Amino acid sequence: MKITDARVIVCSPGRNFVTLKLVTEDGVSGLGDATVNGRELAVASYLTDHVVPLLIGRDARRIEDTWQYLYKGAYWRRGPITMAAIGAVDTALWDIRGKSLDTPVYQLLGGASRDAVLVYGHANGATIEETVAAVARYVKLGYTAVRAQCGIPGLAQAYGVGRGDRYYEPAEQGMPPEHLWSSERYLGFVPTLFTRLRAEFGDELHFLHDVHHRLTPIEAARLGKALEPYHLFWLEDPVPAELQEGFRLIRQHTTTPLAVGEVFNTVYDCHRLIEEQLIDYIRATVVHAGGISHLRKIAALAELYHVRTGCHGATDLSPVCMAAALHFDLSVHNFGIQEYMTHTAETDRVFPHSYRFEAGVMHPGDAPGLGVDIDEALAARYPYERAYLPTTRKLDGTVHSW
Ligand code: CS2
Ligand code: MG
Repeated sequence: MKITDARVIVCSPGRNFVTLKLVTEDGVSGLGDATVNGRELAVASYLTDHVVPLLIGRDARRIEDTWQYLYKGAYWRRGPITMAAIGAVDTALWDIRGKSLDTPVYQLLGGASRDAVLVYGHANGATIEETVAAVARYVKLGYTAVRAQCGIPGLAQAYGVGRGDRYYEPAEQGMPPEHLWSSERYLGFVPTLFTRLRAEFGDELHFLHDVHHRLTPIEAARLGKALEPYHLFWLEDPVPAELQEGFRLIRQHTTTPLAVGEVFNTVYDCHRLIEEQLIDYIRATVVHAGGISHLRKIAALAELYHVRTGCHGATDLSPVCMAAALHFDLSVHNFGIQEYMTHTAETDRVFPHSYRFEAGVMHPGDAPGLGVDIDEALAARYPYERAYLPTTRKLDGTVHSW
């Protein structure tokens, strides 16, 4: 089953996506998401200029061998661009394999370990009361897990809060906007948000919160401790995750569950966090962590140490990634939860898919392969437009993690 064609499709139906399409001599095609938000063309070039020539003529059934060939054969290993490119190839090959065997990918991963996949949605508001109203909307939609983000009094912007009626979307066209940040104001405010949310919604609803890499370990320990009365499902990205041992300090002070990993791209970024049980959920996902094949290896290590999966699922991960993640989620034993930010209507039109949401859970569907496609003609009507993630500075002007 030789690969005879490989195309990199860059489009922007509401936001930029990079999609790899592989086609075999039998006419079977497969898709992989290769989107790295704010650096999309770097991955498109890595694929087009360096990887695609290596794929033509390869046997599409040799998924593991192709992964190792692209990883070890590049000499320069790891990193978000390389691993998103390898991830896209890997995902497309699983898609092809499923289609060629007329079976959904989750059946190739060991079958379903659960009936459906628990997901969480993103509620946010400029004020506590707006956030309460947003959470109520998600509860009405049937969500049993909701991430809550809120504006911080005295700060013009806060992570995860949309502007006006605009759905929260991380990338912006033009030059990177600069947001001001104050950890002190944030730390003093967030516990009041969850006091109000628990008072409004009681104890059963799962609440999640994303710190988005902005605290020091001792600040994160303080926040985790302050949030213990509200028993969050998880506190995400409490600190920049390059310093894995930094989590030891947080762990010493709080029982609030910790989640990290959406920026990780191989098991090497997180094996210490997992082996020392410094986290409770690993957020790595298909598009950024080397595809389904490598994500399974990360999950297998995590299973040994009581760490569960919590795949990233923001709008800058395309429906191709969401479909692949749901096949992985349905099958993996130590599943925790799946993030689900709904895409724009135009994105869903460009990427028709079989996955469905209902009553707080999702299922990838039983279409052969991943159950997602790309309408290339429609995609061409949404040309790429450079966009950047915001940057952040402290009140004194010092650059900070966004
Ligand atoms: C966020 C992401 O969904 C999340 O947990 O951390 O929205 C993140 O900001 C974007 O994926 C960055 O591109
Ligand atoms: Mg996050």
